[in-house]
Amino acid sequence: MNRYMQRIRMRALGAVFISLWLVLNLWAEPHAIRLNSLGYYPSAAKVATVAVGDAIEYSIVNVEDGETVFHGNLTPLGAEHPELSVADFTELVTEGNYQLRVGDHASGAFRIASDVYTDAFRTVVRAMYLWRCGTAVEGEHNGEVFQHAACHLEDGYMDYVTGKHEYRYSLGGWHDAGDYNKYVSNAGITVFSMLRAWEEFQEQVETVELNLPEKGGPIPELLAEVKWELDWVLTMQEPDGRVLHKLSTLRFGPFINPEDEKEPRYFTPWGSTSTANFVGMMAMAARIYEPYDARFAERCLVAALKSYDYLVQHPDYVPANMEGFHTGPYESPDADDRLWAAAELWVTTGQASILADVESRIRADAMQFDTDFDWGNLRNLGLIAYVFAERDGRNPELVEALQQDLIAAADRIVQTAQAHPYSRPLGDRYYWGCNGTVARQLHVLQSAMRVQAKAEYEHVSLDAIHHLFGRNVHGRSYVTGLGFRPPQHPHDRRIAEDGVDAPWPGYLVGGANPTAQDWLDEIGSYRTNEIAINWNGALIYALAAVLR
Ligand code: 9MR
Ligand code: 9MR
Ligand code: ZN
Repeated sequence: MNRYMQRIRMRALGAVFISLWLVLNLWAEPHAIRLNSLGYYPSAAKVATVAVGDAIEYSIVNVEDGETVFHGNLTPLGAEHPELSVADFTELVTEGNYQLRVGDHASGAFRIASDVYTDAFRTVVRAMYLWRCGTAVEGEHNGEVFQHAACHLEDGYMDYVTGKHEYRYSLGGWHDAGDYNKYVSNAGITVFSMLRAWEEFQEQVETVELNLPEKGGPIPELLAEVKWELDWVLTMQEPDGRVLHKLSTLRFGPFINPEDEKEPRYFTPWGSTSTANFVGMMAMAARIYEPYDARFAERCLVAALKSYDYLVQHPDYVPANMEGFHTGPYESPDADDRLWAAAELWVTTGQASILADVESRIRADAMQFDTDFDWGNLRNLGLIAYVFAERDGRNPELVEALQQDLIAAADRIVQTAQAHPYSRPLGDRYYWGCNGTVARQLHVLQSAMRVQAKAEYEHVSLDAIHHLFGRNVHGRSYVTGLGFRPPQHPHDRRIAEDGVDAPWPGYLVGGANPTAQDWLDEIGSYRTNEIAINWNGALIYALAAVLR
């Protein structure tokens, strides 16, 4: 083809793209009535953000019989947000299925009921099950079946660790995200959230049947799901206690089903951050699984102590050598990870020398709680473990100071949410995975609740949930398969078989980035529309926290 022809072709292609872009934009017109499309508890606050220019009133209609059950005036949000107002219908407490109307605009249907988040909790935990690697999985959602055959049965090869093409057993675990690789340091924060959900909210969590393959067995279902990951994490430990950082293809693979990905997967060498994450996970597991599977718990404890000893003997930060790999790095300095590791191990063992390690680390660089955090900063994990330990021996002033700081951090979150037009507890900060962070902020709010039971902490916890399920700029749910106009095209390599168009259900997408508007519900948008275990783990904790 000559250059002239090429130019013509580029122009034609350009025109096609521009029209496509226009059509997509029209379709993507944000929905004007923005509320939690799952619904609200009867006794909870109920607030929608409305983007209908000069409207002054709204009504709420029961969708079963078309009856109008509530009228109210919209409250403008003021000069900063001239296009927005809020509808506060907290007073409506009657259970039912409703729609909020403003002029010609109507919201999607939402419920007021005492079990509005139960189904979401189940679906979001089952999404972890659907991420299982090394096995076939199958699940049904809204009448559609999602399934794949056993995958990655050759995990994995040691070339980059030993220099030899040797196989080492490492089946199982969860796929990390839209990619199928497995990373120890992202497992850490995910496992923390899920195991904290159990430790803090066991009573509510136990009432929800998850229908996992382990149902009816000796281990509660949520713990069985986490064990699937822990069994894999255990395979990443070297005999001397170091922990290999990841197991992955050399490059991100194509969009094919997991069982069709036959590229060899390799371990990278160890790293001190992953090793510390390993200790944190295994130390938690050692105490939490003890009542259900004492042998497994013992194995976790031995593994945790071995890796902890290695870290104590080798205090320097050693990033994993990932030369040759082009997949997710998940690498960050290890001070926070080492704090978390020591704190969990002390909670589990009560050993005085480990407590001394924890307290000196807290004094060195961790006196403060963060209002938001993700896989790269585990300081809050360590502080939460330390502050809420049911053990003697801590320095009382340090505990007191941290409790006060925790309250201060939670209060900052509350202020941020209250000042935001969508009550978003992260304010106007948008970055890769920020939806996960919004959910994860419940760790701070709920921890603060345990120090001082302020109503605002519970209130803003629900605000975070409301935001993720539709009270946001897009007026849409950010979780596949749940709520109003959920993501249809997440960055997820699984292509459903049997002509299922719907995306795999129960996944929180990463979220708008770098501004509130910048969420693209497109398969190629891995910066805003990917899914990942750490974000789902945070949402599991958040939903567990608000289960009634
Ligand atoms: O698909 C990959 C996704 O899972 C990762 O989160 C993301 C960032 O590390 O990278 C994606 O892969 C892209 C690669 O980085 C660049 N070429 C296009 C790939 C998308 O298919
Ligand atoms: O969540 C990760 C985000 O914080 C990083 O900025 C980004 C780039 O390194 O990677 C994200 O994690 C991706 C990982 O690297 C590969 N699997 C998919 C993860 C979610 O996009
Ligand atoms: Zn797999």
